[in-house]
Amino acid sequence: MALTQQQLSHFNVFGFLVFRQLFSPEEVRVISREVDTGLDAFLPDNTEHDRKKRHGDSLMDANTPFITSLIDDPRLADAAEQLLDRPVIPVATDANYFVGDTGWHVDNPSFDYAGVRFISYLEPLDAQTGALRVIPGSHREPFHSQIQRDTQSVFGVMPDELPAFAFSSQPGDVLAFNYWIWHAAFGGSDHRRMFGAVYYEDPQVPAALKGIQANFSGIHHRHSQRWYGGHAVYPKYWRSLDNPRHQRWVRRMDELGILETPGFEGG
Ligand SMILES: O=C(O)CCC(=O)C(=O)O
Repeated sequence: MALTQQQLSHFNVFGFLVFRQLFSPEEVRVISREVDTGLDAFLPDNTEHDRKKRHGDSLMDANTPFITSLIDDPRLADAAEQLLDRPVIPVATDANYFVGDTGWHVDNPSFDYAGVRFISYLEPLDAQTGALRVIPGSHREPFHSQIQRDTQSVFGVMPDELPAFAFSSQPGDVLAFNYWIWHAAFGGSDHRRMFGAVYYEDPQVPAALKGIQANFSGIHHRHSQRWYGGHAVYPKYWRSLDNPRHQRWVRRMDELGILETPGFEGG
């Protein structure tokens, strides 16, 4: 899938790009089903999401085959390479049940390496009901560092009054955003479901490698202890997906030392 020059310019200048109806209604049905199956499997036996706190995890095993396959889908993987304008490595396909508001934050505050995240909500949302808001252009310095979480004391406005683009969406719509952009969500329900996919640049310089290794070390540590019992971030099923690019990625991640979860070596 070749992105247009206008799409690339939009992403470069504003730090995000909207893809309307990237997923078909049938794909949305499958994603929706797998998000529930996948996330509920990480809850204690026979319990439901408590709707009090966020519940999320990576979904990359046989339990969620379609979601797992999306990391290799050219609609995301090719787009990631074009948006970052360099080779990428996969980080995760994941899902979340969000609860209420999510304050302003950045997913990766390190400027040592670039990343792009694709998200898609499974229910229709608008600015008042939990749509993701991004601050256009806040992926770049000096603007990036001028944004502050404490919007009231710094800018004299409530968090939900900060100037932003709200990703009003229908199921099937996808937002791609630069990993350095400031984002938040307000007014959402206590069970907002989101699918996501993340890619980082394939590190070519020592600072990027160091930053990515540190980040992955955190990811592996969290998953090894996560929720109830822990699990490998990249299970055997994920490692064996029959796709040439995927297999190149597995070898590359092993070479970079970011494939194995301590305690769950081999997946
Ligand atoms: O939907 C939300 O509440 C926020 C999502 C978000 O900020 C994130 O996943 O980083």
